[in-house]
Amino acid sequence: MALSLYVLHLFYKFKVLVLVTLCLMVLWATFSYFVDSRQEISKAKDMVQDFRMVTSLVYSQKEEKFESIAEVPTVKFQGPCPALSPYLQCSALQRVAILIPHRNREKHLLYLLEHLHPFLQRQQLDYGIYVIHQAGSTKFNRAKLLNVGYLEALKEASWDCFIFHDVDLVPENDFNIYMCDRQPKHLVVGRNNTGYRLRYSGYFGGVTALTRDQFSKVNGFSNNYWGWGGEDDDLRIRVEMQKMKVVRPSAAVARYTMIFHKRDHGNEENAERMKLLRQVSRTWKRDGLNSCSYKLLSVEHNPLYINITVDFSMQPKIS
Ligand code: UD2
Ligand code: MN
Repeated sequence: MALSLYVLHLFYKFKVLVLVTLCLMVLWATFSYFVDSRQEISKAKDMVQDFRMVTSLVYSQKEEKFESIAEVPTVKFQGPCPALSPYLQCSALQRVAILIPHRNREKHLLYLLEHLHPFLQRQQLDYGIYVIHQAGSTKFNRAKLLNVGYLEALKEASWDCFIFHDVDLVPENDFNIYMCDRQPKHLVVGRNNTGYRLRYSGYFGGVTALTRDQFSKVNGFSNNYWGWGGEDDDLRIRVEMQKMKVVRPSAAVARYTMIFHKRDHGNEENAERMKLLRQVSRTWKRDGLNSCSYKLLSVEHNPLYINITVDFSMQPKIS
């Protein structure tokens, strides 16, 4: 008898314990809901703030030229979206071609494409992605591939703006707008493996945006940088020689993750790059878009990108 009373008592205690635990869980859930939603509100405020900091171009029909959206009244958060998306009733401000130089980085390419498509669609761009693939095993030539991308893309459509994009750089912030500006734009201020700081003041590597005219004015990239390094500084020198000025979004916006990699076979450091960089003022007029010769092997229209394959193995090495 005493034993069954004792068991009953224990059972009662257990029920009380379960009840108290349940109450505590409800309290905890309510508390964390309020804390989370407060954090979300401040995140949304930061986003709106970021948006105001973005300076990009808007095409003015009246003036027939690009204007900075910094001159447009700042956008205010307007509450819930309308039932019918305004995206369905507008046309993109610029036609943007994204050019990605590539060889033997398939995993990086897939990863980038998976991020880039939704990112560019959120920015309401009319865009095309061109992957320019260097066939064979001759030294890699990033700059020449990008020249090819520009020339081939313009055969298909009248793109307003070109984004020259490394395959391994993934943008972290939606407010890093993939449109061109009145000046050549460098979109990478910082990345994860350099502590999100600008590497040096003239740095112009990774991802850059130039209008069709800006790029043709500098005669594109040099075709003579075989292997790693220098071609990005060469383009910056060309830009400065044309009295243009590199612009960048704010450090908070221009952030990238670079997928970890080692130096590729066939892209060894270019020992001649310093010599080439000293000659830019003498060579730029005859080395660039107007002298870019290549053997076009194929142009394939895939669902996610256009693949252009070129062969540079017949090219003479000029220095
Ligand atoms: C830096 C620059 C890059 C370029 C390079 C020097 C940054 C973030 N990037 O990149 O823009 O100036 O230095 O040339 O500062 N690639 C291939 N296959 C290869 C080799 C290269 O696809 O075998 C492509 C690919 O798109 C890659 C790009 O070329 O992202 C640059 O090469 P990298 O990533 O090896 O050089 P990295 O990171 O030092
Ligand atoms: Mn890289």
